[in-house]
Amino acid sequence: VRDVRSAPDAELLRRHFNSITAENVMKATTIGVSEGVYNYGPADELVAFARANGMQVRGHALVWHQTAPAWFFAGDPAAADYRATVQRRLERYVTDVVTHFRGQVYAWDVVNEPASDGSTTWREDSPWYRALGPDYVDIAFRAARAADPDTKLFINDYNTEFAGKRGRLMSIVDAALSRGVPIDGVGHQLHLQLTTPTAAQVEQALADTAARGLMSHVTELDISIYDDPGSCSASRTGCATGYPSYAEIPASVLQTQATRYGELFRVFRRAQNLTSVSLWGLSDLNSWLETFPVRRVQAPLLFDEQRRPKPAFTAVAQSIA
Ligand code: 9MR
Repeated sequence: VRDVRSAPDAELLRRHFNSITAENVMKATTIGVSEGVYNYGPADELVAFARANGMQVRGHALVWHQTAPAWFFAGDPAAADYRATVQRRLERYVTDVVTHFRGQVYAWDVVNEPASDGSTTWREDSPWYRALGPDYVDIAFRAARAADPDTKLFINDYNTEFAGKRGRLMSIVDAALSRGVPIDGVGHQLHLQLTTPTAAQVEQALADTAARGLMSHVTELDISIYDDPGSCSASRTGCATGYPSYAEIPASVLQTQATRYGELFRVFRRAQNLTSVSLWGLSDLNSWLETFPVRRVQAPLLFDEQRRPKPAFTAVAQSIA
């Protein structure tokens, strides 16, 4: 969620959800002001809301290339102690943040999006990878485990439902596990398009995770009302044309979306080791997809722009009844 201070959003949360995730305020761009200086205010507010309403909190995300403040990497990369300095800052950050929320966060996305979309295994343009190489994952997970032995530690990525991306992520996971790195589970973001990928592909991703003895969490589920070619997210070209207004989204599109939500939740119900499902947003009033990859009308969630249940909500409710 973006903001628990909105009364109608709070009402919707209380009524339908038992776990909440901060869309942004637990990221290092909010919390990590500078070395040893933290802004916990907004996250503490969210945790207090959850506690007051008997809900649990899922932590997102300690280490992510898109939310990595420059102070972590300050200094001369050629200096003899540069690597040790960045490692120390990372360890301190993870230790302090996980300690702050100890006992209040049941799972953390410790590392977000480490795998490449291309031919390499790792996302090599991440500042974390550039400074520390693959070791950054080990360092972050070990620090998190030491700070809170009870919270579950996740590696989270998108497109895990596609065999190629999943293969790259799992090779990172398998290698880390063989070194004894304390990874408890894989987070599957599941930002889906209107008709792809299929529920069967999602089921395979969950099965591959369970086969490793790992837990799965669905961490950021939403279903776009468009089908775009790969060029749309890669270079903002070829994106489907947006509908002129929310009211003009065809009913058939919302029905297709509903059917897919229903199929997915049936998969979730029967999956092994899947213990948490989060949607990436609350209602169609606020979604990151309104501006990504391009600005256009979107309706990716279970509640509409007036927070009323959509056909997708009914489909989910029926499939988990
Ligand atoms: O939805 C989030 C958006 O409001 C933020 O501006 C953005 C950058 O922090 O992150 C978005 O959430 C991302 C999530 O943290 C990780 N997976 C992809 C999500 C969509 O970009």
